[in-house]
Amino acid sequence: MYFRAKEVKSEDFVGKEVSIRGWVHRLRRQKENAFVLLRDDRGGIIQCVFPAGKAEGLTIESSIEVAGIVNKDSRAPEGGFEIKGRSIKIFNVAPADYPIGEYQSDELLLDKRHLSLRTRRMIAIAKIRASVLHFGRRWFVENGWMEVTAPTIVKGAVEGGSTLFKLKYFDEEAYLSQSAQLYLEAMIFSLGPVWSLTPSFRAEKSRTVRHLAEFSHLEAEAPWVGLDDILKTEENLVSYVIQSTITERAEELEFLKRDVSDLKKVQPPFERLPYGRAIEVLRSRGFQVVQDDGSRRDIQFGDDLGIDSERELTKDAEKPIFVVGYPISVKPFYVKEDPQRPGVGLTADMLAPRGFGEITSGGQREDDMSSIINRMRKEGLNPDAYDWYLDLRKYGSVPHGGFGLGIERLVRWITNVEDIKDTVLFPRTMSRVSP
Ligand code: AMO
Repeated sequence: MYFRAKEVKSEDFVGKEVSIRGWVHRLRRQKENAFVLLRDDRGGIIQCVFPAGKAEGLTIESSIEVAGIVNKDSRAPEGGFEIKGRSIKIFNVAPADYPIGEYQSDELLLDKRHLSLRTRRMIAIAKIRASVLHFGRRWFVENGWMEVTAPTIVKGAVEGGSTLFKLKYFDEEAYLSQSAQLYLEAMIFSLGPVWSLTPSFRAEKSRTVRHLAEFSHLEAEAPWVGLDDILKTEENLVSYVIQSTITERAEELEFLKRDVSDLKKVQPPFERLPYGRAIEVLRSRGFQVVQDDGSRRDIQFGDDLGIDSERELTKDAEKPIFVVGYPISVKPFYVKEDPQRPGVGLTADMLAPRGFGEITSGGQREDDMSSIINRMRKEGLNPDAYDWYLDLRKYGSVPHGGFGLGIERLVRWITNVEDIKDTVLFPRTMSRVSP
């Protein structure tokens, strides 16, 4: 039987013989003894001490199996327990040129991500991400939502043509999906409230710390709901995921030096800030936008909110803020227009506090056939390309709504890492498609 480091670092194991497998994380040789910091396959670390002769030939990242007696010694790093090694079996001796050391450029760490994901920082982030996915799934299951899977090879744009990845699909042209939304909309008629976790693809031409070309998209859709129901779902889900994750991953968050006191405050309800009010706040602070020709002007009603305005609006916030009721002119064709306020969409974005920016977008969908066709035409889309989607408005259309949440955006906020590329093990961006 093999143990992991975490299990044997306990009073119960002191004096017991254990076997443990892993990799040489650090190695220090003295005249008499060799000190090996062994990293197990879940990133747990324990010191193993050998008579110097037994550790000969070992190198960083060599894979080993150690048998020995658990010993308590306050000098032992990583928690005051160590293994007095009795035997060591070497699976593979890694060449001495292991490229990941203590100080490396971010670019090198990304070029060697297949190896740098063995670093403690990446292990901690990966564990936090796993908890976010786990608790997200659990929330949906416990609240009666059904998990579904939508295709990722599609024929139509959801979020605008500029970020579509085209691909040759046998003799046709197809695209990588930007969002499962349209498919989830089809599913609510027979499956009720549904959710999915699929990759979404965006040919983002800009290099930012918030955009990936491929991201994990958590999406949900339900029949007979309005904007307010959707926002409640979002705030409940996000609060649950955050509270559960910071409890389960306290150790990893501490390793990342993430002060979780503000995350503890993330409980429903979140503020609803009307879009018009958001513009007033920004104008009162002299906020300007950069126009296409590079000149600047005051932000005005009708402008979309970019990261700078999101940052300004949330810099002092402790909890996320929903910006509600964007003009339909800055939102896609499927957003329902408020019947009481022409031009205003029944839609909202959730902005994470302290400038982390948008993490969800959602709202009520346009359920009227002629309105949605008009909106498609205004956006320059050909309604014929959406024939199956329009059938949903034809056969038993109902008020409905949903949202999409970017997992990496949420993990970036929870972990407080600067670059979204570090929230995913193998990031895809404009300049990076390998490893
Ligand atoms: P939207 O395009 O706003 O809306 O995407 C929803 C959420 O997905 C995340 N996201 C991204 N994350 C990383 N890199 C990207 N390039 C990226 N683009 C988006 C963000 C964003 O809030 N179908 C609609 C949502 C809906 O109304 O249901 C949609 O996809 O967290």
